Amino acid sequence: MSLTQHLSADYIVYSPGRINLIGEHTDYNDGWVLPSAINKEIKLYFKENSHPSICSVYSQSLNKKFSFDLTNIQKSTVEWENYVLGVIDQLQKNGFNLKGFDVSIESDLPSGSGISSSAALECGIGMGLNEMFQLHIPREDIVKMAQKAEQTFVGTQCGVMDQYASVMSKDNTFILLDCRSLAATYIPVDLDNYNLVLLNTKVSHSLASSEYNTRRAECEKVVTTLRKKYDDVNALRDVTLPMLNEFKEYLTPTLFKRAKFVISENSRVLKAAETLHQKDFYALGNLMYESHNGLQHDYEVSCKELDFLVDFSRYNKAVLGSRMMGGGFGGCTISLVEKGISSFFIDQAYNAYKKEFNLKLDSMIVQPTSGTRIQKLNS
Ligand code: GAF
Repeated sequence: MSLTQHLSADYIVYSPGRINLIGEHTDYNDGWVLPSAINKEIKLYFKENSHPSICSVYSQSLNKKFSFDLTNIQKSTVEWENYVLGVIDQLQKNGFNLKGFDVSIESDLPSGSGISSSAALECGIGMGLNEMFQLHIPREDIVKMAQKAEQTFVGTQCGVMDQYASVMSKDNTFILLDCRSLAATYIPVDLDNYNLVLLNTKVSHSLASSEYNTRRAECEKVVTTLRKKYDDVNALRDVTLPMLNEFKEYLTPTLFKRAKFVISENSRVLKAAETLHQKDFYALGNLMYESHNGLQHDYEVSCKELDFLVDFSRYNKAVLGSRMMGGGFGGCTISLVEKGISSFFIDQAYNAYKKEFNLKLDSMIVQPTSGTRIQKLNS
């Protein structure tokens, strides 16, 4: 779609990225997370075309276009196309009728940076088609179909956090999400004198997807072992540290530390939610640092660039907490930084990172915002 086609679109969908204050790799263990959508998003311009089944997708940032036929949805060899095709596949498999459409996509979410550009794309497609073809699908079902699309078409056995945050967030709140029941508690956020600063390492190690699936399988192995005694354990969410310790000799050291991380991280999320209620930002910051330690040493999903930035933060008293965010192996750190010092901190981090890795750090100060918004045009 060109600019003129943008102007003739029927709908614009604003599909945001997300941050996660704490609770990493807990979602697919039926645990808790504390994310929110942010004020950085993908915009999708939708228009029905008159064809019964031919559709086209144009990505402005990649300057790439592809077309497909709704009667023959196949996986593509091009990764970003699968985020779109997977959602179409899910909608059709769930019995929803689509017709030909064109969509043009603009993004200010850098891909591979841990702020869920992929979930924003999947959910943006699902939400836009839902609106345009009046499918009346509840938002939560779009979330589940988008997650399934990523699992089946992209191959990442992801949890539900990213899609949920992108679609279901509310302004100025964090969501304490129980990933088993999808019960959501919206916690209003007033960060007072603090900013949430994202530092983007600009690295995205190729391990990310395969190691992600390996971690998930490792967690499932621990559950299978514990079920020999505890048959009501269905996920690591049901396991306590004393229960895990009982099984230490039956687990490899690697499996033991993976599970220890997940169990500890789950309890950190619940504590972090309390700190938000109490506005105890020092305690929150400490939990963020503890989370990073676990991700680095026990879950082993960090990398030297992320560790460097978190260590750099530790030397600055105006940074209350910092940790890697998202799946890991690159992407962003999230830090809680005193407002007055944020620009100084960002400049210092930029210089230090440049000196260490000869790479230019990107930074963003982000706000928790509402999930997907849709604007109808030309009515
Ligand atoms: C990725 C996944 F998509 C999420 O489901 C979640 O597991 C996250 O990594 C780690 O917390 O963003």
